[in-house]
Amino acid sequence: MTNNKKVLEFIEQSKQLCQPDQIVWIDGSEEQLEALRKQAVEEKILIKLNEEKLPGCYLHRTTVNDVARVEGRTFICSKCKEDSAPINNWMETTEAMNLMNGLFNGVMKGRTMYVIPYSMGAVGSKFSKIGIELTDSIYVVLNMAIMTRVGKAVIDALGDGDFIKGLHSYAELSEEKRYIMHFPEENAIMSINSNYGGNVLLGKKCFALRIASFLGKNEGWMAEHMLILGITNPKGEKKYIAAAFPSACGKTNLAMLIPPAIYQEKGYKVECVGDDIAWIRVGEDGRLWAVNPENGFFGVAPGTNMKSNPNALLSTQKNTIFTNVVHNLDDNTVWWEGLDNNPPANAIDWKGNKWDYKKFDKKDKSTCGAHPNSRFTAPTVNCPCLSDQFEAPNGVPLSAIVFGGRRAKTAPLVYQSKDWNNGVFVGSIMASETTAAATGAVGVVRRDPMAMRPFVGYNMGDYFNHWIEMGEKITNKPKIFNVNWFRTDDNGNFIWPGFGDNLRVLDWILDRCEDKVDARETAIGYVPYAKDINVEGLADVTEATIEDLLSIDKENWKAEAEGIEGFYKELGDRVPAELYSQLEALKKNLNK
Ligand code: TSX
Ligand code: MN
Repeated sequence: MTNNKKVLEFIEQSKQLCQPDQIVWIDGSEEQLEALRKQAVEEKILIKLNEEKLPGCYLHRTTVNDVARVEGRTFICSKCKEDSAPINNWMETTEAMNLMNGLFNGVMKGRTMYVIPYSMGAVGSKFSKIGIELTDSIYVVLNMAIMTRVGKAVIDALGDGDFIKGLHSYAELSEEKRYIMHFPEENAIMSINSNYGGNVLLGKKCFALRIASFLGKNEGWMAEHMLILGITNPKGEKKYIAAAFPSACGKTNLAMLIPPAIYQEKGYKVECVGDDIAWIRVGEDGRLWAVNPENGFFGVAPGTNMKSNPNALLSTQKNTIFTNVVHNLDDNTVWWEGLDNNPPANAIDWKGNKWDYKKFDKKDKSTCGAHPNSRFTAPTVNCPCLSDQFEAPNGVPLSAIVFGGRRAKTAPLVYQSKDWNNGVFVGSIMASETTAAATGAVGVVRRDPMAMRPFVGYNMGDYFNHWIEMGEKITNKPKIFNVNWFRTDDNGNFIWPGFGDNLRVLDWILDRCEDKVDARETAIGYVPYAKDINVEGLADVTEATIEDLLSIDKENWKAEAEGIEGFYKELGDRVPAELYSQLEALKKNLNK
């Protein structure tokens, strides 16, 4: 396949360490992938679904102890502790290497080691980066073949260049010996004892966020946990927005938004460039340009339906791998909570047991048929609203960066930061209140700066500093905003309709970017005048409702400022002085 000495050496060393029976190169051909699918079905790794209803689709069930990313067992290893800690788990590089070499020793005996050359970003684009993942999991191979570009074309594009090393084995799937280890200083990732997507599809969170964020800091670009969408207005002008949200805020739904009827009638169009990761660079024109380095969607299944996100659901109707959803035995299809109101009567749950939907109790997650973190792995090409700029080698130019979170009271529906550094502050104070769906406690604030808390491959203070330094290089800066779709009234009901109607907020954001609309300056930033949020066609939303959604409770925000200060202190002494100045300015504004 290649004469690249570094590649051959990596494979040889890993072969000595893991001792697989054989080594198979993934060439990316449909014939090879089809043969692997057949083998996976024979080995009961995959179940082939109804070829008429879901052509090319498969179902996989993970082990019950292996259903999500494991932040407690995910490490950023470096020589110096402060280069990773305190938000990340840290282990010294040599110690971690020794630990992992011990765990990988002989682990692939009796198994095949697959060599997956993959490209994050379109093959051959100067902004793309290449990785090689060695794995003993066919499930990983088939998922990587959807989520990234794999095979011979990638090896050819690599030539004798450098790549990110990735070594994975599902080993014994032991929870106690599960480790997801990142070595940003060595361009390497090692993952063992898991076979769950986020831990093992090494191109995604491990490379495209954790390792790439470190590369970006050193090379002057950014790897961010952001969706990218394009909005075309009735004049045919296209603008792009990148947006970061913590989990459970509906990021994939926003990325594939369907405009409300009145916007469609006017000629608005929304297109998806990406739903999870953005690699962002300063272009020759001084603007920020973003690419989605992925080639698929690894989306949460529960809650995805023809109302919440038709484009995502339609993306899963062919060539998709479903993980941990319900198997409908009557027609050999899949189901999950929140797909429709017709749970299958003759079904198997995500654990592989007979499932009785009549015993389903909303409050008891153990009665769910699909795991709450069950997933679909679907090719981006399936997406009906995929942007024609998806593969553009230079990406798309950003007009706005949007941060968001799930807040019942503090954050208004939308506000604009005063300038770039204030925008960095707004990103750094991002937070979400937990829902029942999360770990148990409801309404607990979790700080999640730029939605990158689990994904920054280095020190969080240094990461903030990188954002500030990037601002100095961007001569034509995007404007930075914060949104909150989740304000509730005194009865705990959501006030804003959300979903497609969020376009009304994005519309204001783009108008701000072009100085087409005025705004009210407040203690936290620029807030819309209620009349400027278009509520045409919304039955239950009046200008008074918008006033309410845009109100800022100073006492609430004073408490928020205390929380932010506490969080900054936790991050250690590398938090930029500029952000402390921003915090002081906020406090002063709140006391005016
Ligand atoms: O994804 C969501 N978005 C973004 C959509 C583009 N969700 C789902 C969150 C869980 C992943 C939302 N939920 C959004 C939202 O904007 N807003 C809400 C809250 C909400 C829920 C239901 C209704 C209104 C708001 N209305 C009815 O059920 C009729
Ligand atoms: Mn994500």
